[in-house]
Amino acid sequence: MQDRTYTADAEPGDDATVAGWVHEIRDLGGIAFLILRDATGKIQVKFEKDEMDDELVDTGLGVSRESVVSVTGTVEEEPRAPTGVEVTPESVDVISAADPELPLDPSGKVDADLSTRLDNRTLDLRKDEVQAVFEIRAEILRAVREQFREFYCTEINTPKIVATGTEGGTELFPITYFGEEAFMNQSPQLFKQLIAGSNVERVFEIGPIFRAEEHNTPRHLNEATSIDFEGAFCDQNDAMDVAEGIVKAAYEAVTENCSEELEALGLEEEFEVPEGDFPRLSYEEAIERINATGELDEQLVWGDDLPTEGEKALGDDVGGHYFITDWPSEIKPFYIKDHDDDEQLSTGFDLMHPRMELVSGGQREHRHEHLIEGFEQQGLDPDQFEYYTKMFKYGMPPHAGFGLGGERLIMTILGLDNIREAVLFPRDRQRLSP
Ligand code: ATP
Ligand code: AMO
Repeated sequence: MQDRTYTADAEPGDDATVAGWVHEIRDLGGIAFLILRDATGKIQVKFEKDEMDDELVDTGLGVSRESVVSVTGTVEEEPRAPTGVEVTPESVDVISAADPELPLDPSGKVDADLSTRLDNRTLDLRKDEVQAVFEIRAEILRAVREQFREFYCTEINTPKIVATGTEGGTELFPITYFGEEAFMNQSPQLFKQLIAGSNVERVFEIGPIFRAEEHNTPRHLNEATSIDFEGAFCDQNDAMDVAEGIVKAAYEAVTENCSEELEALGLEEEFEVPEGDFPRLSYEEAIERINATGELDEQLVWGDDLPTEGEKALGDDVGGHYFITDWPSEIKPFYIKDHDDDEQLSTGFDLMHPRMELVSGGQREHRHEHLIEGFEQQGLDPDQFEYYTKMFKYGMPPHAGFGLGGERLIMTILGLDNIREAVLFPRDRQRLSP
């Protein structure tokens, strides 16, 4: 590419070539402006019709919006220009002309529905507020990685094509693997445990999970990003400390490093990092508090899973992030350990944002014979999981971990209405392309 100056770096006095998209053309009669946009911002290009070469004026002002152009000229100070500088062009090169019929308006003056936006993500991302979401997403993932490293964790990558499911059979996507039935992985659960059981001890993974979720909701995806942790010699309380640290690190990174993006989203005033320790409520206290709100038609009893309206009522009541601990064993998966003194009670926990569940985790069953019993109790065939269970015979320390939904984290941090806004190309029941 020829030497190119980012619009944000164009200084008065420079002879520069700026290149980007035609954001807008404003024709005021004798004078007209082309607003050129690139990754760093926008710059005004001035056309004085009577004083400039006709061909230059025709090219610069005849180009359709969203075309890609490069402009070479002199950068000058101009207090009336939106960024305080403008370019007086010597040449304008139309690199890629855009069809004047755009499927959506990147200037945002005309609203587009989410489906049109997702069908035309390239155009959608040209909007400052949409780009801001993905800049913040990148910053959150960076901060999460850094925080895990500070917690002495090693980043791992585990297979996404697997032989068995772990999080409930109905949500599996089956595929054919050289003539054999296989599945897209629902969670790195078993693999992260196998690695925590080596002397790597503490691991994390940020990767895709695949779930054939039945429902089409604003908080479920069929392909999501899971932020997983697993640590040897950890119990559920240690895992909760790590989960809390990771969530807070994400908020802190956004406040510290994303002020422009927060402004683009109109959040600069209201954005807050959660303060203080996240309260830890037992499942029993949680159902009592939900029942006391009177929001549910039927009172919850011990053993019930929490319905969405119940989670919302409790979220309003608590008013911030909180953990629910000590769930009934029967509604937690086989790999979650029970309390030693009460086998009806599990070490499983969830971390809740007032709007929804963010995290599930717990201490794991590390005793081989108890693990095999757990499979049988949940109607699973332990033989199918032999690749996993056999490692519990060769020295498996107590360990604990969690899975945090990456898009749910981004969605709750930014107050997005729909989880699809936190993914570039979401997969849902209706959407397999782009
Ligand atoms: P000229 O500025 O060459 O005399 P003109 O008579 O067509 O051309 P003006 O009357 O000066 O234009 O300005 C028209 C509008 O454009 C005014 O509102 C003015 O504030 C604005 N304007 C003029 N020059 C600039 C500039 N360089 N950047 C931003 N706004 C400008
Ligand atoms: P769980 O199934 O609760 O636990 O998933 C962990 C977290 O992942 C997110 N999540 C989703 N986000 C968007 N769309 C989905 N379809 C979706 N499914 C899950 C949620 C959820 O809290 N193996 C355990 C974790 C562990 O114990 O380590 C597991 O997968 O934010």
